Amino acid sequence: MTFLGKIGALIGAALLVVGFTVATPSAALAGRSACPQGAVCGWNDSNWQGTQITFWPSDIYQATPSHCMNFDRTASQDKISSLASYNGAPGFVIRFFVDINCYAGPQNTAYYDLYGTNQVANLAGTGFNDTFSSVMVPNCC
Ligand SMILES: [Ca+2]
Repeated sequence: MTFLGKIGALIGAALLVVGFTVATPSAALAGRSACPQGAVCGWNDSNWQGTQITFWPSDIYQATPSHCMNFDRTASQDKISSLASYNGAPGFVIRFFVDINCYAGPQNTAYYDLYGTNQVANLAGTGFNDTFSSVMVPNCC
């Protein structure tokens, strides 16, 4: 092989390596797409990034008489900064509480409602960023 032929072979090999690397997409879903149909999801960072918690409203509704689930034993306790809910019905509500056991505080105002199919990219403007400790599904499915 000539000198130029060797260089051409090296460049060709390099292009193959680059092409292979670029052509390998990640199969993992990210952001809002990582929240399944029918589920409600929270992320510890804004824009649906960071640690994700996923739950199904019917599970919470049926799990306890109060239809409440605490985050205190999860990595999401007091850290959720973005939300997504894929439940379709406009009147469906999922209620997030600042305290555990779905306690809304002495003024009954320490909660945040997410209605129907809805997404919140950043809770920073709501006064509820990094505060959620429990979630309730008052009416369900
Ligand atoms: Ca956060």
